[in-house]
Amino acid sequence: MSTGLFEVAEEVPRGLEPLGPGATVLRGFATPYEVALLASVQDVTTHAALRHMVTPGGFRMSVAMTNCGTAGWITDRRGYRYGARDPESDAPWPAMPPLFAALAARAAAAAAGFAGYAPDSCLINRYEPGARLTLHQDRNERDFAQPIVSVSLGLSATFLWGGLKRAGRPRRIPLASGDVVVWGGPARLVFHGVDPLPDGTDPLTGRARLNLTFRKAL
Ligand code: MD3
Ligand code: FE
Repeated sequence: MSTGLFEVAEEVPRGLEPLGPGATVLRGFATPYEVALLASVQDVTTHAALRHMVTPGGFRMSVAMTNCGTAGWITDRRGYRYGARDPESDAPWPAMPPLFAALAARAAAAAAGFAGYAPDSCLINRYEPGARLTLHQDRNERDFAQPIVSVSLGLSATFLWGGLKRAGRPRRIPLASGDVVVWGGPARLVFHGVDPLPDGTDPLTGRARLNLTFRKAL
């Protein structure tokens, strides 16, 4: 059945792009759901506000963050960790919207090898122009056999993909709104980051980029 010109099911994702062992970009995989995803992000941030967390070294992160799901990633002077509650409100993190979990599971399955992916955590990152993530590994999760799925919305960013050691020049990969990346297996512990966000305006998000990062943390 067609509902007209803007039928979402008629939008065609642009396919799988292997980046290297364990890493796959699904260009435009989330494009049909962008508006619904943004509405869910806004709902989550009403209950758990975006905030600039502080690293154990005392630096304020330029990226604003919040979480949904049964576990949320946090950093403060005491360290990096997952917790069941928002330290700002002491309330449990908002539940993961069903669309989030379904999209992450479909992406993990489409990238091959990760059927049955059931993330318990979604970190929401909000970048304004100039915000960046320096090279790091994600190693606060319990089981590195579980992949990480990321969904980009809004302004495009340059993703930095390094190796298993911090040294060396990272590859630079543009990530646009609707792009989804699945990182598993040998790619799970690579150093990665995001270049400072260039200025711009996106019709969906305004002067910002949002990234949803799904993890099986516990
Ligand atoms: C590769 N976020 O939240 S998403 C992070 O665009 C993070 O906001 C970036 O790095 C962002 O920790 C990158 C892509 C990503 C996420 C986790 C990974 C790539 C990864 C973990 C291992 C390897
Ligand atoms: Fe990361």
